[in-house]
Amino acid sequence: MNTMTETNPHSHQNDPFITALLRVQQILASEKAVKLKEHKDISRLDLASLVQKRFSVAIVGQMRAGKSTLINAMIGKDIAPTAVNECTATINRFSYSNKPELHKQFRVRWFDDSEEYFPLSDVAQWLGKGIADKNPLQKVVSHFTQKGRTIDSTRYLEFFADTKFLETVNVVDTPGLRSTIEMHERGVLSFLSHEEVDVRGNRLAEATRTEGESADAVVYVVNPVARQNDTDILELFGEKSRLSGSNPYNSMAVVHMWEMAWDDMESDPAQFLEGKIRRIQEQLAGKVSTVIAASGLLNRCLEWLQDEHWAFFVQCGSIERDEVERVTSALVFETRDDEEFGISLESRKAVLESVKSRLMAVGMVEDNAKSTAWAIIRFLCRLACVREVKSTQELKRHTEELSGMKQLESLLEKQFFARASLIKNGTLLTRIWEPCQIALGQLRAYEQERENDLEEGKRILKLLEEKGMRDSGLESAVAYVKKTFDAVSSDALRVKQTRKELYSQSMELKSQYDSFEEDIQALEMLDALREPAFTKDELAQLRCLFGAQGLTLEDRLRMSPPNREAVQKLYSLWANKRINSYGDERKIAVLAEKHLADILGVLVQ
Ligand SMILES: Nc1nc2c(ncn2[C@@H]2O[C@H](COP(=O)(O)OP(=O)(O)OP(=O)(O)O)[C@@H](O)[C@H]2O)c(=O)[nH]1
Ligand SMILES: [Mg+2]
Repeated sequence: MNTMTETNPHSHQNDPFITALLRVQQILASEKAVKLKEHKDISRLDLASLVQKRFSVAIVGQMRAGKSTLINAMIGKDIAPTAVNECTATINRFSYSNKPELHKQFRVRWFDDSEEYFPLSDVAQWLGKGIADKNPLQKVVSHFTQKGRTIDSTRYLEFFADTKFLETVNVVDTPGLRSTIEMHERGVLSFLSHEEVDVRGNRLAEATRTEGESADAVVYVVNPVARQNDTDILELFGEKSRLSGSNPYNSMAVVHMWEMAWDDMESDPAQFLEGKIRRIQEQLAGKVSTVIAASGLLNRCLEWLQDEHWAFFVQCGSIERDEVERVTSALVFETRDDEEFGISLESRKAVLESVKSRLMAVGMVEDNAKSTAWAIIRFLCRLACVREVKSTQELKRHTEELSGMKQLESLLEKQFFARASLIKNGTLLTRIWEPCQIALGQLRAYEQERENDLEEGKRILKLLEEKGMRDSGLESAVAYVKKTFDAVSSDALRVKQTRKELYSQSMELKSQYDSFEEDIQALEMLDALREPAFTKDELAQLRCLFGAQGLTLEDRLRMSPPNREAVQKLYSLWANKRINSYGDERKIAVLAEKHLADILGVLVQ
């Protein structure tokens, strides 16, 4: 399968666990004295590619929540089709490839597992109503094109690009949930029986759920007003997350498209967001691990918009707030000729037209471009005004920060992928552990046999040498036995060294694995604490210590470089907490103390 998708070359460098694992595999596969029933399986067990497999993120949410736009911002390229109306109708995967010919095509994987390539321009045939609305018949037509092979016989679509984000992550775009029901109600596809629509609706929801369950992280896209549906959809993932139990270990919510909801120019957008996030956090408590705000649209603006557009918005940095508020209300902006307002009607109309055509140039259809252009202009004018922006650069900086994409990427990396690699390492170890133990037994037995051979050889040699002194005809026999003896002896030595190495590598694996296990166990206990006796800061500190934000010492301690004195202090703090706490809190404190003791041990060296 996936011969086209390349593996991630960066993921296991400098990882002692992976280095040890690959060495163990090499020994098991190449040592002659090891005869495993699984021998073939071991060498075939492609650990290296398992290790290098990219992380995967599934993006889910209600229809038109801006999922595809967010994905384009993450990837840094406009490849996921977006539209004002319901758009994504299939599971779409985005993978890394540096083959330019693949960037102009997409691959369809059909339900029968065969695959076919199409030029990007054909993608409209796989889209939902957004495009079909223009011509309701198109859906009907596409339904029957390619001998009936279209959306309904599609397992998923695959798109390729070579941007930085895709180097480490595969992204999966899912159709907006509930969308087919609405489609059905509106009767757009009335030629299909209700039953069929329902079957398809269920199948999509099911496909989306499967993606969510097999992904390393699920990004749930919510709009600023989270609705009941949002919590419903999250239930789908709550039951079966990557780890046991019902905690939402691998999901986070992104409050998206919030800029349109920021109406009150008395407050800064950051302040507005803080309140929004807090409220949504309460609503989604226990269902996702983190809530942050992001705007794919603002992020893409940094690439889409041209200098003249930014310069236009910056003008609002020196205009009175109520003026800007009044003129950036719909209708007024491109209609009222307001002498007092610092920016003429002409140039306002011109900028709207220019942003719109820019959006069309990057692939938006006309009505989408118009409404999106307006949303962008309204927000950026207002932002420039409330933050009294003086320069284009300054405005771009604010825009980038408010787009939240950096925060999203670093959270994914630190919080989810770090944990995903813990789990992955565990899986890898279980695959190799038993064969490794069997091999150690065989090596020990082999060594023993060679030792017996050597004993026997010594005895014979002694005998021969005694006889040989009297009978020169035995000289060649003595030489032969000596040679054999040396060969057996060096074979024994080699096997002994191999066994020692295999043993120490397997111990290294085991001890690292045990500490992963402890980390995961500790994180699970932390997530399950009902009324923690620890403060918020302490909880955050513990999560880091147990690897939730990354596996390096710096990540665990939130110090760079780690400072022995500070670690010593932490150690005393948790040793003390252990004495004064009970139940799970005590177990957690024990693990924290142990971790810190280990770290102190490392820092001494
Ligand atoms: N104001 C604003 N509009 C956005 C943002 N993101 C997307 N949009 C607009 O919202 C509409 C839907 O965006 P999509 O990215 O296609 O949404 P989706 O969730 O993929 O939609 P489906 O695939 O149909 O479920 C488009 O008109 C986008 O231009 C955002 O951050 N802010
Ligand atoms: Mg979409």
